[in-house]
Amino acid sequence: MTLAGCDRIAATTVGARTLGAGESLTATVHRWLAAGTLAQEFTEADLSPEFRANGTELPDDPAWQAHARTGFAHWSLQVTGLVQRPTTFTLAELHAMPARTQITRHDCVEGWSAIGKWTGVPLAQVLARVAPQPQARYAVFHCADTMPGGLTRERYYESIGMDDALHPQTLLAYGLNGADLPIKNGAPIRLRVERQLGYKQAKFVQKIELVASLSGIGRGKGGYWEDNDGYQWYAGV
Ligand SMILES: Nc1nc2c(c(=O)[nH]1)N[C@H]1C(S)=C(S)[C@@H](COP(=O)(O)O)O[C@H]1N2
Ligand SMILES: [Mo]
Repeated sequence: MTLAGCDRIAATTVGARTLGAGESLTATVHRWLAAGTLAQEFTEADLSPEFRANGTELPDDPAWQAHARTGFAHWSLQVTGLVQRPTTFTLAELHAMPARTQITRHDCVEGWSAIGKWTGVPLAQVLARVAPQPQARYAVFHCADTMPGGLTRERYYESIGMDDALHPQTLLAYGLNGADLPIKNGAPIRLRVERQLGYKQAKFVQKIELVASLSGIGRGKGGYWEDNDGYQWYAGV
């Protein structure tokens, strides 16, 4: 798929729901809160006994490992790109923001599913703090882990459209099943974007970048697996 193809998918999938020129972020948020469909939520009785891990379980990055040894006390998340106020958030600052907890099902393309209880800050809250510029169309998640099998040694990355970025169930999750997010599941924060498949759920997120186009990210298809293995960018469940 070419980059044009990728943009075409974004346009057909989200259509008129993308952030239009001159439309305020607040209006878009309200429209989505009203009109966006929610992923199914489950009850405590439905929880999987264990939420297994897949892909990287321990990033090889020495800086990330140093943060892990100190309980991520000095770690921070950078939010940058097409925003009016580029900001870094410590884990404590993310914990202090309004939180959401949701029990959802994770579906991996490799053929397994698990139901987990996620707690985190809605990405929309974080974006409201940095004030996206009107040209921003995608949120890109840059992760700490280097992938072994890629064409080049590169870190995991993923991206979603602004519709999913502002969706009320889209979280920067720091908790799983009532405890701190385990390292194998993406500590200290991982994305939950509940209407899409497992590979979109970026773990070990250390930077979020808002962009107008995916052409400058990796090889232009919006994610590590999209660029390396032809996975679809919009991975609706
Ligand atoms: N940074 C990073 N994020 C990642 C991956 C990875 O290898 N590295 N694997 C993806 C895949 S394919 C799946 S199914 C889920 C697995 O999440 P889990 O380890 O919490 O089960 O994370 C996704 N996010
Ligand atoms: Mo997956």
